Amino acid sequence: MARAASGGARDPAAPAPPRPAPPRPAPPARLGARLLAGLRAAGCEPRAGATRGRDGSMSRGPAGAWVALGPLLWTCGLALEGGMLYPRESPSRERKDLDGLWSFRADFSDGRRQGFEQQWYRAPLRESGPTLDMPVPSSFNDVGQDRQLRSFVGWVWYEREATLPRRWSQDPGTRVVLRIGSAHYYAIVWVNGVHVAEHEGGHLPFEADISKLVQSGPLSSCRITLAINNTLTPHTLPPGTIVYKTDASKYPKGYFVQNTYFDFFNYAGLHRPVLLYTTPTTYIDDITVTTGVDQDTGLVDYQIFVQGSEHFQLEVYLLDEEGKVVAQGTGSQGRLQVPNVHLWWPYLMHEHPAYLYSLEVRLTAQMAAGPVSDFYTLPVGIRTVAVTERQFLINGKPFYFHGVNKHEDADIRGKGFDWPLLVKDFNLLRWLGANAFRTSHYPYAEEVMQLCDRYGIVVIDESPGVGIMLVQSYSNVSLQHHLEVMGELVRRDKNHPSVVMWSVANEPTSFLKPAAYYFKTLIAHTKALDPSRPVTFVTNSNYEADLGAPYVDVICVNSYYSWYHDYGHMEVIQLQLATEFENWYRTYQKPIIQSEYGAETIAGFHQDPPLMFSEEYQKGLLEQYHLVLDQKRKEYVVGELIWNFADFMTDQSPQRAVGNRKGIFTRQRQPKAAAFLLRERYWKLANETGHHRSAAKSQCLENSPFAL
Ligand code: GCB
Repeated sequence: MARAASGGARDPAAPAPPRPAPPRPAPPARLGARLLAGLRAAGCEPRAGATRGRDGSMSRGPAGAWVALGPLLWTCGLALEGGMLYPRESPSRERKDLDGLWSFRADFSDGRRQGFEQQWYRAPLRESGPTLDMPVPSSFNDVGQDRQLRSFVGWVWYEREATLPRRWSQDPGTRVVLRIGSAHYYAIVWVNGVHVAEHEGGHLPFEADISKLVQSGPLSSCRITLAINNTLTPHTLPPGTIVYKTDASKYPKGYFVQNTYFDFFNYAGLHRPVLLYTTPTTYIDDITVTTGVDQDTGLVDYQIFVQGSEHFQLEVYLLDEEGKVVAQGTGSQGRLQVPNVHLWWPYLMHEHPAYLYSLEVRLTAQMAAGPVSDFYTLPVGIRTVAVTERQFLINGKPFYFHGVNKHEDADIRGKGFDWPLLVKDFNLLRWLGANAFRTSHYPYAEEVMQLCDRYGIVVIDESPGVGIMLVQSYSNVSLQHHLEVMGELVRRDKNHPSVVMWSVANEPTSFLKPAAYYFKTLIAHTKALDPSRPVTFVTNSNYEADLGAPYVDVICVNSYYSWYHDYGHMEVIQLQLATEFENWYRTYQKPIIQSEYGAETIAGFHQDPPLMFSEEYQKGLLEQYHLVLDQKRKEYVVGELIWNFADFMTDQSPQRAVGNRKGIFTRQRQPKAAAFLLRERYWKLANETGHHRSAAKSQCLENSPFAL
């Protein structure tokens, strides 16, 4: 949720947190009420199984209602202002990355308010006290040696000076934008001491147009200050609670802890790139592309939003991978037809997967000062997605998800974006023969999504709706925020061909009464935002009790047989898993994905016969799951995603030995025995389920024994 800046100095009282919760600007309650009333009035009451026609098409029956709901949500004010195109350089756009060392200070004062009381944003941070060097992007928690900073809850302050090219600060025809890839969790931004933006939510980008500020004086540099608060409340996503411990015999005065209801460490800070970029003052603000196929012809429907002028011309060109123009059009919206189309196929499903065209958009406008041009190039993959009663179809062919769940997590940098780590992870995915992952349990960096497009790794794109457990987290305030987060997520990721399904949440208490309305509304909203993709949430509730399942397109179930239940008893897995699948399928007749399963394993622990935590136990457990998956994938199971790709950090607890160890790779990305087992399985699955028999073979690593 981004709030536009007023441009003037900010009321210093406003952001001060109740100790130590983040500032919660008064929730726009009327807006929420209007939205919810509007949804009710729309009578958009999806029924069980009704989102899919018998013929498998996604757009029948109530789906029409989802589309009709779009304008309703728009008029309710829930649609987001402006686009969030990834900043790319072009003949009309420049970019300046601000990664590197920033000045940093955590506000350890009792109420965490000192920074606001003393207005640390007014002058360079070093003038108000000592600062630390802090790398960006990175979580701040693990880079130092300070135990208190590692577990700090409250406001931290980041600052850095940026020197601007002269033209940026002197040319009134240039628009200068500050973009923050992700600041976890609540962020307030000042430039040269002037408040320019606020944003709630730690996993999605936000921006501020700072042209006026940088062009208003003789300065060729600007000072960027951020205050970031990692406090989670029942209404944040993910939710959490602050609990004050008041027993004076046990705790010092003012003692509190942050409780969370999810299983990963609440890393915080500037997790993704921060940058400045320019556009002309009349500019391409957003592009939406949806694709289809008619026999050999690819269809690309585009819609372009322009800001800054109402008088402009738009030309669009679609270029193939050789740079040849294969279709062109004019105007803000239209359809391009691509004869002999190269479809975007997932990795291992085709001999030439992940084919990307380039959509070049050229804007020209006649302004008082003369003609203005803006250029933006968007990668476009042409593919279709559909769901039937038993299948998940990509380009009309059954697709079987064989992949992983991930986390953004690594030593030292925590959740900080890191290119070497990212490339290593993609190399491991390809080594493994994985064709998919879920962004458990929050949106990942945009650069991750771009690599998925390029490598053909299919994505279930998940919101930060993890740990929705408490009844308060189903309130209208929470729902309203969740709707806005889905808006931000769809706005950011809608054009990625790799994204084939939205997941609005992970393992909520979907058996609680308010969950029915909550998920009905949330899924309706997501479908209204994007009618082209199926929507799900991931459940671990009982099939009879789950009140959200009627509204999803695909049932995604997590289970931990012989780990959290009947632990040590692998012999019960087959019976329990098969029964669970049958129950879900009988109830909903929707395809099922085994969205999590796994076992905690300390690399290097060996026990035969297998005991829990040993590498042998992890392998044995997976093998039992695979026996059932192999039966049911012939019927209605359309995927399996292991929990987890790699070990990752969690809160400290007696159940976690320095983090969650269910990775098939260690946190340092070294394989456990299960990685080799899965590799064998995934390549075999690729050979069986890829639709071009040469696909897996040609993609296979030279010495792999699994090629045909
Ligand atoms: C789950 C959660 C995941 C946990 C995992 C576990 O069901 O979705 O976030 O990390 O179980 O290992 O307990």
